[in-house]
Amino acid sequence: MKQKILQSGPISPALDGRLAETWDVVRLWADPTPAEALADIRAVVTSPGAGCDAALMDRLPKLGAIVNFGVGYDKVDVAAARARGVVVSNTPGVLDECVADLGMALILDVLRGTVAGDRFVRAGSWTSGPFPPATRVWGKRLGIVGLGRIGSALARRAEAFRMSIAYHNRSPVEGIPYPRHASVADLAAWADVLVLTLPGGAATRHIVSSDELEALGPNGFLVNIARGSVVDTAALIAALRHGRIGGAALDVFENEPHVPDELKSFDNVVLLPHLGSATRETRRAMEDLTFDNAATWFAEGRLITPV
Ligand code: 8YV
Repeated sequence: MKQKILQSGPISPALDGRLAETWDVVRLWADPTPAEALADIRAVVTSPGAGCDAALMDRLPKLGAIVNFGVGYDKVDVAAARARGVVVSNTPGVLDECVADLGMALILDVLRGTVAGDRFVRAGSWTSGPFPPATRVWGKRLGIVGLGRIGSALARRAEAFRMSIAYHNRSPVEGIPYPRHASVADLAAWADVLVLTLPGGAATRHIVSSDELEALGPNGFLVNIARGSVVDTAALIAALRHGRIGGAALDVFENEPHVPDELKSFDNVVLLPHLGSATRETRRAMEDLTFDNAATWFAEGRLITPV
């Protein structure tokens, strides 16, 4: 008899299909889930959009593992899982380079105005006069909040663009050439571009708010490829409205996929629908690692990439 798993949200047709071929899958968003349907569930497969909280764990008496499709697991209550002896995995390593590519694309775009320039051409405005000069990328100061795997991959790219680099992490990172600033506000005051590559969750909620945006200043740019929760959206909108920062490029949002209308009204803001890891190659690697974590847990009682 097939083992039973719970999927807390759809992931991709390919992975959803593989899961359904291999295990008896209960789909939280589509199937009836009375207590009997959940009684034998041994693993949850989830994603950053869906998550797994303590209330869901309470409904799963036989739960042993939570397998997350994504490196960020802020929607999984890891403390509640630990307290129940439930292990958790994520997908580290396989998406760093693609997320860093997207971060660099956003830096280039928000400083040079490529998407705004495209809008300008499509609107037919070019025939009435030139697009105004933007600001250069090379030589600018890049402040990285969260110098982990993704932040480091971004730093390597930014070096090639001849940017100077500094970072903020709670503790110093050993063996790297970049200076550390003691707080996000200190780093923002130094930086021309502040890029966020830190984990989401309660500990980092609104780590960028009015003070940090004020420190970044009217010629500074904010780039968020981390989680929407790390930026105080109301403070960001106020800073943009009053020209207290130069612009922003956002791949993630506090209440995604819902994006506040006022953000859409600024021409110096670039908005993307959470594309960081969204290449076919990387998504395939994430699907494989997610599947392999679940399979290894059922076969050997361990995860390949536990958090
Ligand atoms: C998502 C992400 O997994 O890895 C993460 O933490 O946020 C993304 O790669 C992806 O958007 C699918 O939910």
